[in-house]
Amino acid sequence: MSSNFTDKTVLVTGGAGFIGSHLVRLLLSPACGAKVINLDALTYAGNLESLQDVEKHPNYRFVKADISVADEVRKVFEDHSIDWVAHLAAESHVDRSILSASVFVTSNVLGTQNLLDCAREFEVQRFLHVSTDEVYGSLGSEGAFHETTPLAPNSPYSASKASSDLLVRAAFHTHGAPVVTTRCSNNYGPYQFPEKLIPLMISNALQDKALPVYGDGKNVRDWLHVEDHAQALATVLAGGKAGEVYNIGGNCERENLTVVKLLLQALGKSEDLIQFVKDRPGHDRRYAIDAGKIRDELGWEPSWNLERGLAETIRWYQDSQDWVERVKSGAYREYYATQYGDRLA
Ligand code: NAD
Ligand code: TDX
Repeated sequence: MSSNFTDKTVLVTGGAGFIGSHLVRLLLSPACGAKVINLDALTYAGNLESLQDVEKHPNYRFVKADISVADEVRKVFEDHSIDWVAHLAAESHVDRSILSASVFVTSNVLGTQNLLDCAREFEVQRFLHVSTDEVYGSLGSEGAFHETTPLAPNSPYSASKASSDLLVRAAFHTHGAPVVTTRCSNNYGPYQFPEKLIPLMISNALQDKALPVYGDGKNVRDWLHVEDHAQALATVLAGGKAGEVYNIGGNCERENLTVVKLLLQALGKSEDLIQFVKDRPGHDRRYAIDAGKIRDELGWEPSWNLERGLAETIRWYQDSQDWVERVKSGAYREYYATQYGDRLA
C-alpha cells in the first residue's frame, strides 16, 4: 500500500472523530507516508486530544471548518493542494438523529455535496465516501447485505447517509467523478465517544452504574475493530475502482446482550448492572455484511477477533480514564483553543 500514498496529500474530513483519528494516524504512519490535512468542525464528537500523539508530525495539518458551509470548504481547497479526499465527517449517532434530525441533513447531505463540488472544481483524483451498513435497513434472522442490496434506511441518521451515498453516485454518473463508497458495520476500539454501545457500557460498568440495554437486547450488530476499518479505508482509497461500492464487515455478529455480558465478564462485574430500558424507536433488528468483494478484489480481511479486541479496548478505557473524564465533563472542548487558538483563529 505504501507506494500508493507517497507524495499524496489526503484531505481527511472528520479526522477528529473516532474512526477519522485512526485513519489519520494510519495515513501518517511509515506504512503509508501520506501528507494529511484534517478538516473537522469540532462538534461535540470531535476531539483533538485523540490525536495528540501525531499533532506535531511534519506531514500533519489541522483545519477547523464546517463542511456544510461552502465557503469554508472552498477555502481549504484553495489553501492546500489536495490529491485525494477521505470523507468521514458526519453526525453519526442514531439516537441523536431521532431527537433532532435537521443537523444530520445539513452536515451529512449538504456537507457531502459541498465536498463533491470542490473535489470536482479542484480536480481531486480520488474521493472516498465513508458510509454505513445502516443504509441497507434491517435484516431478518437470515442473510447479509451485499453491495447490490437496495437502500432502505430506517432512521434519520441512516436516511441522511443514504442520501449522501446517492449524491456520490450521481457525481460519478453525471461528472465522472473519481468516487468510491464504503459501507461498514459497527466499529469499536480506543477513542470512541462514550455514547455508543461498547464505550458507554465499559465506562458505566467501571463506575458501577446501570448498563441500559434497549428492548430485549437481542438486536444483532456485526462488530469490527476500528483499526481494521482504517486499514480497509486506506486499501479502498489506494486501490478501489471509481464508481464502486465496497462493503466492510467483521464477520462477527453478536446480540447486544451477548456483547454486554462479555464486557461485564471481562471487567469482573455483576450482570445485575444490566438494566433493560425502553426500546429505541424504529430500532433495526439485525445487520450483517457480506464483505467478499473487498476481500476478493482488494485483498482486505479483518485481523482482530472480538475477544482480543474487546479485551484491549477495555484495557485502553481503563488506562485512559482521564480521556473519558475530559469527554464527559466537556473539558476536551477547550483543547483546540489552547493548542491552535492563536495560530488559526
Ligand atoms: P464521530 O461522530 O466519532 O466523528 C465524526 C466527526 O465528524 C467529528 O470529529 C465531528 O466533529 C466531525 N463533523 C461532524 N459534522 C461536521 C461538519 N459539519 N463539518 C466538519 N466536521 C464535522 O463518527 P465516527 O464513528 O468516527 O464515524 C465516522 C464516519 O464513519 C461517519 O461518516 C459514519 O457515518 C461512518 N461510520 C461509522 C461507523 C461506526 O460504527 N462508528 C460505522 C460505519 C460507518
Ligand atoms: O445505551 C445503549 N443501549 C443499547 O442497547 C446504546 C447506546 C445502544 N444500544 C443498542 C442499540 C444498537 O442495537 O446497541 C446497538 C449499537 O448501538 P450504537 O452504538 O448506538 O450503534 P448503532 O445504532 O448500531 O450505529 C453504529 O453503527 C453504524 C454507529 O453509531 C453508526 O455511526 C454506524 O453507521
